[in-house]
Amino acid sequence: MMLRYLTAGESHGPALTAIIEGMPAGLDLSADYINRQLARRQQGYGRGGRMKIETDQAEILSGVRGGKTLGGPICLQIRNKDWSNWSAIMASGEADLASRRVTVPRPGHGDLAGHIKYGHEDLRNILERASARETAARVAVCTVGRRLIEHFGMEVYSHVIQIGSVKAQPAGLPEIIDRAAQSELFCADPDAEARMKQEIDQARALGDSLGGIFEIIVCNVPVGLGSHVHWDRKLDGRLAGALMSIQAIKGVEIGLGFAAATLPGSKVHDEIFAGESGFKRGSNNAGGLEAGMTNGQQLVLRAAMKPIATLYNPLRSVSLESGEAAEAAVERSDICAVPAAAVVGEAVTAFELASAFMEKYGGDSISEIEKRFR
Ligand code: EPS
Repeated sequence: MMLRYLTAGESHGPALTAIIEGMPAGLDLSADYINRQLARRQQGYGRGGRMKIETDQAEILSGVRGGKTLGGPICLQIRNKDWSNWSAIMASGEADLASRRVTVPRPGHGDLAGHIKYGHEDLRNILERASARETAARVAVCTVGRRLIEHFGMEVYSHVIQIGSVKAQPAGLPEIIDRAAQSELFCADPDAEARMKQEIDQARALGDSLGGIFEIIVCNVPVGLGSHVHWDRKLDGRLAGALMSIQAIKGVEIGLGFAAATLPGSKVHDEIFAGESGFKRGSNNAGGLEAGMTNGQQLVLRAAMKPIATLYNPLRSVSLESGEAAEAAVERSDICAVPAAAVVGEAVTAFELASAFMEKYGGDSISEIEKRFR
């Protein structure tokens, strides 16, 4: 049983849409459940003007009746409120192509490679789709997969552990659940959070931007999702790919991650003990994944986000029109969007788990899957 999705939509088009196919019938699903995640994605200290315009709401256009999935494709739509300011410029028919042209590529954005690859002279034709606005559609559609894994007891959490040069102290899961959710930066360490805010304020004052690192934790993961037998069935590879596909993500770690390369094996591998009900581990350096399979421990993933590519104090670039040196284009943007990226990270992680869950336990209806799962 295969679970798959597509998203469509431009940042300043009429709407973002997404379709997810392969969901079983009989799962509880409401727009409110999806909208809670969309609201979380809009938060975070350091966001720009767009989030003041939008109140992202998913409409369920198909595949759900009376609050339960039907088994058919589920189509979601999020209208862009900002469309009313862009309808002439972004029209699919006769459009105002002269206004709001972008002709000086921003280093770090898709502008230059997209121009060369697709031949667009107006970089808007690249940035409209490269924009992290697309992550609203991704959160909505992946949250449908999240509903499935939550139905089977899994819980997905995230917290921000670094912004710019400021690192948070390590925190336990209860603190992450309690404190990160209250924090404007989804950070469980209040001291670090205060310094992170200062660093964001400084970046804003300098016309600069900031990246950071978020961590995803998934509890109650069944043993044996994914497989060791073939590269594209290894769940660690699929999760890393999913996280890496989020706009601006440049690095992914699982468990100890890069630190494992610096330690001897005796300090890295999680010893196995006989417990009262099955096997026990003394540690979780593997982050819940061994040989591409879940091992029943918590899943622990981290992703590093680069600073946003649009700088209000622009970097040096070259004008596509004149071929001369010019300052990079400035589009409205965020200063820092790491907390939002953490919510997107939760969503794509949940989707990959849902997909692997369906491969192992999948059926056409929830009752059929429940029997197999038991
Ligand atoms: C975003 C919407 C975008 C940006 C941001 C994230 O909207 P606009 O371009 O109209 O301001 O605020 O995207 C980027 C930083 C980027 O580089 O594309 C959103 O919905 O999260």
